[in-house]
Amino acid sequence: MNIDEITFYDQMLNYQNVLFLGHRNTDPDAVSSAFALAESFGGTVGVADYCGRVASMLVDQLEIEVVYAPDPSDYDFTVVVDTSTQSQLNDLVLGDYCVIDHHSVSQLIDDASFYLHRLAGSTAEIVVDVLKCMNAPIRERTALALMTGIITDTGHFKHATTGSFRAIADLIDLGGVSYSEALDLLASTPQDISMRTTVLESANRANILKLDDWIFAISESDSFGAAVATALTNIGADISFVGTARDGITKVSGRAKRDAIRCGINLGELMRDIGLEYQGSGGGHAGAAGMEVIGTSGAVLNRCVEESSSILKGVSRN
Ligand SMILES: [Mn+2]
Repeated sequence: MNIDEITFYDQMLNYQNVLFLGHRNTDPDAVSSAFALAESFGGTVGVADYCGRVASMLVDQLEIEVVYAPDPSDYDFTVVVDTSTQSQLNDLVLGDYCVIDHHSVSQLIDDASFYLHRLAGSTAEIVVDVLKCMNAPIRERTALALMTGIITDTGHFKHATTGSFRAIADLIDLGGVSYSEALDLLASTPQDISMRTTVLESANRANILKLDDWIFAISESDSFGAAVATALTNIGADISFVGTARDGITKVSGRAKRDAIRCGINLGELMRDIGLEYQGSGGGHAGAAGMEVIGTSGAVLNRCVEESSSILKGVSRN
């Protein structure tokens, strides 16, 4: 059952000892959403395994208490935030749970007791609406955390909607913080030299395919697949797919530019469908998505190219 913010608030009053859980390799959107909800409703912030680079910085700087790889059975109820597939939760077994998410394709909502799911630039924006409708006070560090979630998930407002800007304005008003404080917080993230090296090396060995006037870039990397895929579209590809294979499991990150999306590409749906074909799962947004499957990287990447080519073939971007 998809519910609205006020119904979510009502429902939450039925539960105590709640776990607010973000996806693996957690980002600022997930950890800040879990943190803000835990502050307002009372409960524990958990992440499926560990925090990513930017989220770690946030947790350190704002002194957010996090339980890593928690066991949901230790809690009466789990609120899964910013997460669309079970594979993003690794092997964690959910009991009674609900979902708050903004991804266009979400598989976890199928078995949820209830869910607050709508398209938005970030989960943090939906959380801001929840806090507003319950008239919860928004503390400075909560506001800062949510702002960094919105800034990073919208690619520094590149994919922002009016709702993203409205949520930032609300956080400035209600949280008593300035936008520059959030930017300062993000600027303190150290530049990871191994990530930059991996991105450059993977871009260097990328396979470039042209279909009519569409450019595909396909590559593999040992890590940082999402960063590599983003970099490939930033330097000119219309669509990028990057495979990371380890122990028989292949992860694929995909990115698509606006033109490709306008012409029918929806990577969230594509990753979901191909994920199922290869005994795994996938999902995400039209322009940014991922999957985790059984099989070799090459076969799965070929399948991604084949599927997106069949959509774009003969379609002019003009
Ligand atoms: Mn998000």
